[in-house]
Amino acid sequence: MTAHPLEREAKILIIDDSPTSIRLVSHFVRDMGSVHFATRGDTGLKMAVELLPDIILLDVEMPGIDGLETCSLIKRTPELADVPVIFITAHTGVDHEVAGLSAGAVDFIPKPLSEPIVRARVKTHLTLKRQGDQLRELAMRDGLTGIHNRRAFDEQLLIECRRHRRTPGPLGLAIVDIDHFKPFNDFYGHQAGDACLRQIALCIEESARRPGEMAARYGGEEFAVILPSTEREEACRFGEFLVEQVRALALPHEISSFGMVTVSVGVAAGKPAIDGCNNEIVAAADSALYRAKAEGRNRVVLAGSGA
Ligand code: GH3
Ligand code: MG
Repeated sequence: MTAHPLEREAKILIIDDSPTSIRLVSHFVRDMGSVHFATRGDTGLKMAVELLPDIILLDVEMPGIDGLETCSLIKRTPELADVPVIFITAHTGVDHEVAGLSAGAVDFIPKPLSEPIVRARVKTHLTLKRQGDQLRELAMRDGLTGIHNRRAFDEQLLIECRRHRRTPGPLGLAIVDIDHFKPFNDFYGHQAGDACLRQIALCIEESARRPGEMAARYGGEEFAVILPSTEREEACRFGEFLVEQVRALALPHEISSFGMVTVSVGVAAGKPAIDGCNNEIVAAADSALYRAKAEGRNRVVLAGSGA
């Protein structure tokens, strides 16, 4: 099993053109996480994008792209913007520090290097990074069900829309709504309603297992699943699978004609347009969901199919 992202070992990236300096810093922080290194700004940046480190220790003076420019590039790369960068430098005058802070660094470690100072600074910033990650993660989770929330969904959908404009294959989306949930709440009580929402949420999350798929609570008793690189027919099969999985839970619902809790699903898939694709695909899946409700519930409807 892979470790939870917040419990895993920290990843430390050292970017420095001097192998001696890399060896020394690696030795100082050897028990604080896994240590990776690069000897140039451009390769360091490339490595950072792949590695997604928790901290970057960056030498200021390097041939080619220097530390200041490397730091600016790191901060302008969306997936690295939250990674703390500490400069390692022999120049700690006001001007140098201001330039470093303006480039996005959080701290400086002066040369010649001292083990206790390196360890203390790295420890502080690793702790702050972990706390920031925890807060970011919490802000993306729905309090009741624990699955991703609407904010996480909106962000991810935007990312996937941009990505699908560059890559072949359509983007799929499923919107899931619990059938007759108001009468369920009225009959069984709000707490039972909450418990039902949790079970359905987990069921949907567990059904979205392929890499890149994301399940989220979209609204009250509505959920959404992002289906990267998914053709229309495949998206439709996923919707059928969800309807089946929820039926298989066999949660009693006396007020429903089905006798159990069921869901209706609207699915859409298509190549994102240049702008506003996120609105377009949501609107298409939403109107398919509306049809699924109108046609009797407990079913899936594919946008753009049939009448
Ligand atoms: P349909 O089959 O057409 O979807 O009908 P419905 O009754 O499911 O839909 P409606 O929109 O009329 O009712 C949705 C209900 O979901 C009403 C609301 O009280 C309930 N609901 C929304 N959020 C929560 C929640 O967090 N907990 C509980 N227990 N109920 C919730
Ligand atoms: Mg409903």
